Amino acid sequence: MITLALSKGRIFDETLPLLKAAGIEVLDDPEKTRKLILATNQPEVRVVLVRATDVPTYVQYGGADLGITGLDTLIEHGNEGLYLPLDLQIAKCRVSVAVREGFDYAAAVRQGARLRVATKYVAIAREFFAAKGVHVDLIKLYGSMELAPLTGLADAIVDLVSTGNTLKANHLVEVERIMDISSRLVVNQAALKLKREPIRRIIDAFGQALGQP
Ligand code: PRT
Ligand code: MG
Repeated sequence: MITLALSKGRIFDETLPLLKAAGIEVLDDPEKTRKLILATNQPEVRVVLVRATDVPTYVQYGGADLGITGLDTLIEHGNEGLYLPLDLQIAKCRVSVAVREGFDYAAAVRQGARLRVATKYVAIAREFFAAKGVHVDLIKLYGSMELAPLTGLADAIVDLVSTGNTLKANHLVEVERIMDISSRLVVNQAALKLKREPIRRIIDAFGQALGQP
């Protein structure tokens, strides 16, 4: 049995065409079923639905053989025990710094005062501001980062931006772009050895669908 860990929503939706290219069709709609283990048209392949942030954990400890996860999540989790064969070019966005409209970010950074930054992406934010030599107090949040500068919880946020509509709707502006994000195929290294053939077949089919040799 090959187990693939996916999160519901954009990653699941954007993974379907790749699965199809590998001849795999998921038999249930995750938005309609309450099942967490979904069968596919291939009796030896199943999909498990987990929280986006839990995908690397499932694959690392062998709860799943493969998974698909954003680079953002992967960096925060670390890639120990994981083989990363493909950038799938799906669920694209960027990690950026944003502040309230009218907040003088350049001056705040120049003055060298400590900047209060709220984020779910503590590792990415810490590394980014350390490289710039900016002192920050990081405040860990698990969601709705956009609210932090509006309520005085923080001066800035580090969050994912795709269209920019969420920032705009909350009167926030993007002041720095930290990195581009897309989703990666992650594979359990032990599973790759034990189930080499079927896992290779999936990696190769995904690679071909992406136009990679
Ligand atoms: O929801 P849950 O807490 O379970 O986890 P999650 O929010 O991490 O999952 P999900 O499915 O929302 O995101 C999974 C992955 O999709 C992320 O890890 C990213 O790699 C990728 N991705 C791509 C995005 C976006 N685009 C995105 N726009 N993830 C989140 N967003 C959010 C962003 O956080 C912000 O709130 O959408 C909002 C901004 O969107 P725009 O279009 O208004 O700029
Ligand atoms: Mg979400």
